Amino acid sequence: MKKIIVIFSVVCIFATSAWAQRGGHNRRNNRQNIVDLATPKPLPIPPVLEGIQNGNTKTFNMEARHTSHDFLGTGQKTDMLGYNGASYLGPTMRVKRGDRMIMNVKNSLQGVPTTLHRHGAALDAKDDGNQNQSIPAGGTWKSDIIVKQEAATLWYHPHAHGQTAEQAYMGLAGFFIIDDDNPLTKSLPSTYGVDDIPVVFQGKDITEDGQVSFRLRGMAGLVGRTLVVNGAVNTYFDTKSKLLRLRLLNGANSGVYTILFGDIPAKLIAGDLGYHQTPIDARQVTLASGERAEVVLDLSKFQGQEITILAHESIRDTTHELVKLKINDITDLKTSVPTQLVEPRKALAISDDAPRRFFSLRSTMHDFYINDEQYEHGTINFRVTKPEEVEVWTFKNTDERYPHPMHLHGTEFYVLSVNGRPAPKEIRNVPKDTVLVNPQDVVEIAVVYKGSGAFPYHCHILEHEEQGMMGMMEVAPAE
Ligand SMILES: [Cu+2]
Repeated sequence: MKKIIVIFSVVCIFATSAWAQRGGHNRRNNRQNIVDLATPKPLPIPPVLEGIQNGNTKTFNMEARHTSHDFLGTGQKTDMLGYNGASYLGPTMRVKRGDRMIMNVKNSLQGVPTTLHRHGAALDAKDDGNQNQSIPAGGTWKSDIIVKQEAATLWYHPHAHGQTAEQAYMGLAGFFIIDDDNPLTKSLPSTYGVDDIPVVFQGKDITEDGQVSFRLRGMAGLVGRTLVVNGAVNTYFDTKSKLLRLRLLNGANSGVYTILFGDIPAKLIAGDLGYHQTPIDARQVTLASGERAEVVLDLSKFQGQEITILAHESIRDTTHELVKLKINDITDLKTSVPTQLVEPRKALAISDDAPRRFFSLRSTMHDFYINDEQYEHGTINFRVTKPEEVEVWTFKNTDERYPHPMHLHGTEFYVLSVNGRPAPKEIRNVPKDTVLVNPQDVVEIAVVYKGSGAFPYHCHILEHEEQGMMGMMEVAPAE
């Protein structure tokens, strides 16, 4: 009986998705047998690290280490990296708006520098964990910030010069969740690991005997043939929740994934850096490398069923299983999705003579460029002298084939338009730090500076970043 339901759900999802009309029937052929080799296992949930609390100060001790990890659940381990003893990834760091957050990051990797960058965090450059805060092997780096931003699902990963792509691919990443006192969101599912689930998905090339190595092939970045979710392949999640909240993170080096909810009623509640003002009905959500979204699934009609959530990756045009939900014994946990999630944000004051910046994105046979320049360590590409002014940035992707998810450090931004039309509602009126710029597209954003110092802006396909698609801006202290 269960088998029939699974197949039925899958068929429904194919039939209702847009890409099904563009060769979606090849789906089964594209499925990788690595998934079939993997032992089904419960979705791993990264443990929460609350930090050592002293009043409003929380101290987090992080350590990057060499590890070995069993992706397939077959007992075959492969050399990887992890934080704080995890064999892959790191714990979920959790703080509240207003907290003072001290972080000590120890580099226990052999012979290579690392950093710890909190992706999406509003802070000064000295605390950014970018390539200018490099931690030598054996060294420790200290950061001390006040958490000033609203509730959001952020993440962390290394950002050391020439090391970012390999270290992230090999396992150095984790969630960084910020909470706040917003009363409007109190009724949302919020029991971590029970009805509020972090889900990081990453494409990986895994051999039949479970081995992973960092090897770049081609210009698309490391998309990977197998989807790893929270560090595992072929996962299921047992749930009794009527409403299930997923904090979705595309933590892949490369790849644009559309998560397909099929016939499950889903509401999109948050983007990269905060809640949408009102929930948005969603059949799917598309996330490029570095992007996050939060959704709440209504499982009330699926009692006793097993439903597979699929993820379609568009660069390689392949479909993967994200996770199987096994829904049993639904108990009403008194959660609900409010009709309003956040007070209307103050309209951005974009003056007619707002500073405007233009960035062309292109590639050649081997390299990637922003405004015909490649990243050079130590170079500042432009200076922001009036950070109190909202700026309008335009990205134009002149590539025919490669998408470029553009990420800005030390800022938040709002997507104004895509190809001259208002931004789609899924990414409109919500603070973001990463935006997908598809081939030939023009994307306009309104940038709000959140810290001072030298910050990178770059493509979050980590191989593109390391092949030159990054620049540096020096932001003056706010007056
Ligand atoms: Cu790119």
